[in-house]
Amino acid sequence: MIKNSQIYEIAVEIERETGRMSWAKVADEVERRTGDKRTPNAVRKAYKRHLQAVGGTVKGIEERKRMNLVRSVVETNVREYSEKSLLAETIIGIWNKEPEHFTDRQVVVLQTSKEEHIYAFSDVHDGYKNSHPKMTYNQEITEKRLWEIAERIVADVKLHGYDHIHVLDNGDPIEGAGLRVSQLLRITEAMTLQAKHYTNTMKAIIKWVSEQLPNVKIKWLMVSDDNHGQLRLYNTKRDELPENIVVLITNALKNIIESAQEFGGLQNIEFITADEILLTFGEEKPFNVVCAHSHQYTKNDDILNQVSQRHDVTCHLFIGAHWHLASVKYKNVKDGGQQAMVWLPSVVGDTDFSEQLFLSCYPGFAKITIDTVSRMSNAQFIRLQ
Ligand SMILES: [Mn+2]
Repeated sequence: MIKNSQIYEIAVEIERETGRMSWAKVADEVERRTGDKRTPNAVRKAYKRHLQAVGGTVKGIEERKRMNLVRSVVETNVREYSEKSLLAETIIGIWNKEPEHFTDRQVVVLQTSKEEHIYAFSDVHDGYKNSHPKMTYNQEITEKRLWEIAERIVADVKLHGYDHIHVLDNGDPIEGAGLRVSQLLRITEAMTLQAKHYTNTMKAIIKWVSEQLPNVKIKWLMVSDDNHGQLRLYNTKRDELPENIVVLITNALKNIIESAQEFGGLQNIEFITADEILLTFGEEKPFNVVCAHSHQYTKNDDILNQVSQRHDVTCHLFIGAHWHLASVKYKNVKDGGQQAMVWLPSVVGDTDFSEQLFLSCYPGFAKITIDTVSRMSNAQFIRLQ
C-alpha cells in the first residue's frame, strides 16, 4: 500500500519537472511506479492529507499556485501554460472531480406508442442577475421557476395518466462567463459555482419528480453543448477540461442518478446526455427528433437540412432554443410526415441580450406532443410566473 507521502513526492516531482500539476498525471505516474491504481481525486486527497500531516495547509497550496503564477510572469510562454493549468485546477478543485467522458451525440431508439410527450425547457441562465423593474431575475427566481416547471409536469402527467414521458433540458443552464477573458479566474470560479447550484437544484427536482410519478418511466435528456457554458475561448485542451462546463453538470447528475439507482432509488429515471440528442421513435418507420441548443447551426430556415445531414437521418422534428423566443414552424412534407421546428422560450425570460435583438419573450417552457401515427408534432407553450 502506497503512502500519502510517496504520492506527495511524486506530485511535487511532476510539478517541478513540467511546471504544472494535473491529478490525472499524478495518478498515472503513481500507477506506473507502484502498480497502485488510484483515481485523480484519490491522489489529490492523499496529497492534501500528507500536506496537512506535515503542517502545510490547503491555503498553502493556493498560495503556492499564486506564487507560481507570479513567478511565471517572467516568461510569457510559461505564464500562459500555468494560467491554463490553474484554470483547470480551479474548476476541478471546486468540483472535486474530473469529468469522465465526453459524448458528441447520443442516439436513442425508442419503442413507439401512438403519442409521445416531451416536456422541454431551456436557457435557465442560472447566475444571471437583473434587477430592472420590468425584468427581475436572480437565483431565487431560477429555483422558483424550475420548481414550477416540475410541478406543472407532474400535474399534467397525473391528469392524462401517461406511463412514460421525456423531459428535455436544452442548453444554457448557467449564465456562464460572459466570456471576458481578462478576469479569467474570477469568472471561472463564478461559472463553477453556478454549475454547482444548478446541479444541486436539478438533483432535488429529479428526485421529487421521480417520487411523485413512481409508475411513470421518465427519460431525462440534457444537451451539453451550448454557448453560455463554453470554455474554449480560454484555449484549454481537451484533456485538461471539457470544452463546455455543462459537461461537468451532466457528469455530476449522471453519477448522482446512477448511484441512487444502485441503492434502489430513482428507478424510473433514465438520464441521457450528449452535445446533441437524436431520439428515434420506432424502428420500421422511424420518426426522428433532434434536440440541440442551436447556437451551432446557422440559418434558421435551413436547420432541418443541416441537422438531417449531420445526423444522417430525416429530421422530422427539431427542438431548438438559444433565441429565447417561442415559436413553431412547419416545413415541407417528407417521408409521409410533416417536418417541424419547435423553438423553446427561455426560463430566464427577458434579458438585456434579447432586448437588444428585439427578441423578448415571457419565461416559459413547452409541452411537445408527437403523433407518431400521422407523423405530426405540435407544441404548447406554458408561461411561468
Ligand atoms: Mn441562452
